[in-house]
Amino acid sequence: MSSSNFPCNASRLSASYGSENFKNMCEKYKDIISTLPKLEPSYPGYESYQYQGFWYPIQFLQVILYMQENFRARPSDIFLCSAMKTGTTWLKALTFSIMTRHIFHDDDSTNNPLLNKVPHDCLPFLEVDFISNPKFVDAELPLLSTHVPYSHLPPSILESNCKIIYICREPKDTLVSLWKFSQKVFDQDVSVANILTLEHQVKWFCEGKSFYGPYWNHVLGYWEASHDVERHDKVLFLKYEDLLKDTLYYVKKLAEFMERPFSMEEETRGVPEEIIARCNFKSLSNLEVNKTGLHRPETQRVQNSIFFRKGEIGDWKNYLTKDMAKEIDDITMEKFQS
Ligand code: PAP
Repeated sequence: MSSSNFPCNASRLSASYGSENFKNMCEKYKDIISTLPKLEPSYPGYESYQYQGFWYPIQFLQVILYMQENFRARPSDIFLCSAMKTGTTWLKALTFSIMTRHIFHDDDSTNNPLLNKVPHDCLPFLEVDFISNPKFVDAELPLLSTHVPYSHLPPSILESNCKIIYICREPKDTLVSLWKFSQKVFDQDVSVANILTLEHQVKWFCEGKSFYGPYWNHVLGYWEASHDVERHDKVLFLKYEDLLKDTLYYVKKLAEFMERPFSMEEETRGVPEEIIARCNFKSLSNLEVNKTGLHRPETQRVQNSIFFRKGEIGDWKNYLTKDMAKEIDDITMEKFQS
C-alpha cells in the first residue's frame, strides 16, 4: 500500500514507546499482577488473571497495561472490537475489503492480501502486534483490532473520538466455538485435558472466567457505549446472526459507517455483492492459504484453518445438554434484561 492511500502524519506509538521501556514496565506490571486473583488451573503459558473485573492471559494483560500509556490512536482510526469467537475473522475480511476496494482487486490474486493471508494477518491485532510488530501497528491502514473490553481500551481511542465496530454472538454458540478452538490450540498438551472438557468450559464461561470474560459484561460495555448520547454515532454494534441473515444490508451499513459508502456506480456493478462473496465462509475457508497456511508463522505457528470451523447459527444444539443451555440462557436473561 502506498502512503497516499491513507494519508497519515502521526505515529500510533508514544515518544516513550520502546522494547526497553516495555521490559522495564513489565517489572512494574508483574508487581501489580502478583496481587490479582489468578485462575487455577490455567492453560500452561496462558495463566489467567482477573484485572478490574475481566480475565486475561498474563502476556496480553501486560501489553494492555502498556497500551494504556503508550498507544496513540489517530482520529481517523476505526477499531474492530469483539470478544473471542464472535465473528472477528469475518468482520476483518469484510471491513478490509470495504476499506481497500480501490487498491486491491479480486482478479489480482498476487496482490490482494485477503487472497494470500488469513484475515487476521491483514490488519493489526493490538494485544500481540503492539509489541511484536510495531511497524504493522503504525502503518497507514486505519483499521485495527482488539478483544479488549470497552472499559480497558487505551484512553486515546476514546479521547480521539475514534469509530468502533463491535460484533457479538449468541452466547451458547460463542461458548461452543471457543471450546472447539481451545481444543485445537491445546490439543498436544495432555496436562490440560481436564480443563478442555465441555463441562469445565461451560463452568468457566458461566463463571465469567473464559479469556476476556465475563462474556456478557464484554458485550454490555460496548452495548452501553453504542447507546451513550455522546458516543452512539461512533460505535456500530453488530450481531453475528444479523450479519449472517442479511449480509448485504449490513455490508452497506458498514461501508457508510466507515465513511466509504458504495457509490451508485459501484452498486450497479455489484461491488457489495462481490465483497460478500469473497468474504463468505465457503470462499475464505476454501482458499489454499486458509487450508494449509500458518497464522504468524514466525512466532505462534497457529494453523489458519483453525479460524474456520462451521460458521453457522445454532451449532450449540449439537453439543450442550439441556441443563447447560438453561444455565447459560438464565445468565443471559439476567444480564441482558436489566
Ligand atoms: P477469533 O476470536 O479467533 O478471531 P472469530 O473469528 O471471532 O474467532 O470466530 C470464529 C467463528 O467465526 C467460527 O465459528 P464456529 O466455530 O461456530 O464455526 C468460525 O467458523 C466463524 N467464521 C469464520 N469465518 C467466517 C465467515 N467468513 N463467515 C461466517 N463465519 C465465519
